[in-house]
Amino acid sequence: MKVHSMILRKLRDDGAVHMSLLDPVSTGIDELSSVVSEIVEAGSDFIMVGGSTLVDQVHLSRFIARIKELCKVPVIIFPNNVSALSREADAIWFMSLLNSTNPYYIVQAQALAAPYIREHGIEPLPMAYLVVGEGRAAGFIGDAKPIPVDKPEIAAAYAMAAEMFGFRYVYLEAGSGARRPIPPDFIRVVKSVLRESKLIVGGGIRSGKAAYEAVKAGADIVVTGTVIEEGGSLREIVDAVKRAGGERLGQRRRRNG
Ligand code: 1GP
Repeated sequence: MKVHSMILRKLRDDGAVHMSLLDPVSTGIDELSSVVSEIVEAGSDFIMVGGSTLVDQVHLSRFIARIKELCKVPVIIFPNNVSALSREADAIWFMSLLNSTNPYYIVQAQALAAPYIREHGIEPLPMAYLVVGEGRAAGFIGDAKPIPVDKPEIAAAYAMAAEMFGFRYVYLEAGSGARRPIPPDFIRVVKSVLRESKLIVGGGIRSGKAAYEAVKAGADIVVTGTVIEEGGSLREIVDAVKRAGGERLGQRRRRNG
């Protein structure tokens, strides 16, 4: 089954999805065995692989191949540039940094990568990427003009444009390791304008409470990365995502009678 269909099915069954982000620059291949078992035991649905400073394509491929040896969790590349391509992956976020000031990160890198993705049959998941607030390394590397955290209406306008362009996913990114995650009110405003596209939220989520609040505010997919590197409780976060997702399904069923 295609990864996009798997995500939709998970959303239908659980109400919300959790994805674990692994950065091949900060996680060693020798650490993968314990990290992947933590991800599997916690019940995380998908593994994203990427990082703002990744350049080594050979290392990336070995990293993904090792994950595939260790588990059956689908792997999605979270690319920072054209060097972050590997045929070992199940899918790739085919993402455009819509609030970049540099056309390279909006469409040029994607055009350069498209023939490789087509040739190797990697499933592209069309995603509009919006850097919010701190933005961290993603904002710096991507030449972003971060959207202020007190101006969700700007992000909502971008999200609407993204949906009109046909992007199936919109990602609100506070930046990996952000001191604070995207506020629930911000998520709520963006979610309210989306009709079909799924909302991804990540950056700075380190607790079950933050993950729960993100889903309750409207996040369909919650991404966490740093929490694994810092030794935090991934299980608590995945449980919170699923609890909030279950509550959301219950509300939907009650509304539909
Ligand atoms: C970064 O949104 C992801 O691109 C995850 O962020 O590392 O802060 O969990 P964290």
